[in-house]
Amino acid sequence: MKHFARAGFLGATLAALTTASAFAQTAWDMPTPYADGIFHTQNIIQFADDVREATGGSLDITVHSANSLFGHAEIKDSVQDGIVPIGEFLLSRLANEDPIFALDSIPFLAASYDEAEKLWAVSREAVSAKLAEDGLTVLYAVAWPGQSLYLRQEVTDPAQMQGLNFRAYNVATERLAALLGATPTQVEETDIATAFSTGRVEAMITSPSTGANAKAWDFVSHYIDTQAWLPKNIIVVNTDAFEALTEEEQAAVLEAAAAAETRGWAMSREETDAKIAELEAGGMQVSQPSEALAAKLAEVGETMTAEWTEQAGEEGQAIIDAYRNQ
Ligand code: PCA
Repeated sequence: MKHFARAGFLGATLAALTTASAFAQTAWDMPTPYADGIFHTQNIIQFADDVREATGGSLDITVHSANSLFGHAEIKDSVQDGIVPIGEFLLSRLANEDPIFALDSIPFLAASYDEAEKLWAVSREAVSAKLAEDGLTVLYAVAWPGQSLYLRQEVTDPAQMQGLNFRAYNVATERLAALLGATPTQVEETDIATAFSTGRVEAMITSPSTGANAKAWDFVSHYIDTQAWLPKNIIVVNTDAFEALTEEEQAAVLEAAAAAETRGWAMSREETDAKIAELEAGGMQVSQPSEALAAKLAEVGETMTAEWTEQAGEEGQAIIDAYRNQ
């Protein structure tokens, strides 16, 4: 015992000496919108651990998940304004700033992982260039699993969606709801269960990850597996803050980001089926869309693709062409 106590004392003394030495430490706070149980958050925590390890602790990122430091709507501006150096948000939340940010939220334009990866490959440069204008450097982006419908009854005829209070999480889901004749209401992911239980919303489209995390079976009975698009979360750093790091630290951040991108997409792919199984185990009816519903959703997708191309002009058309010709 005595021996261990001494070792502990020595360890503590060394730690104190290290802290008191010229060892420079940069502490970064990182706001993120989603809960700890969501794979994106787990991936970010791993990213922060990797950076800490690769820099020998000189860059220490603290993750503040689930809107606990800033609400989702403020995260981008808080990084841009340098209030925090790094953050995560849903890329398509920026649709009002530029249509390029909404490309990944168009139904059935890119509805599988392979397509979503291609779409990111052809749009990454344009997204990064736009964010660079705001003083932001893109570190990585990871897709959510495909977006599917959550309802309180079996829906085979799209007309059954008319008038439903429909949860939206960006401009595209608002537009989708409107095109289905439903009434959209913006609700943050962290508020889903409350919004359903208080009757603000009664239907939604989101991933099995978000559905399972919210225990959707407590407030909806039917999951229709449309997997209509795979929206992305993006991790950005304030460019000035990044450039203030040592070269070694910058390299460590970029390396950890590249690893997080690969790992995140793999996590996303892997959990799609597992989370659908969780919804089923919770008691939800899982089904494929009826022909009529699939046709309606395809039509909505075409309308939204046309609207997007119109808004995004030549640059947008060039990206869509590159995507389709790949
Ligand atoms: N979950 C987030 C965004 C997309 C998703 O699958 C949400 O529902 O808010």
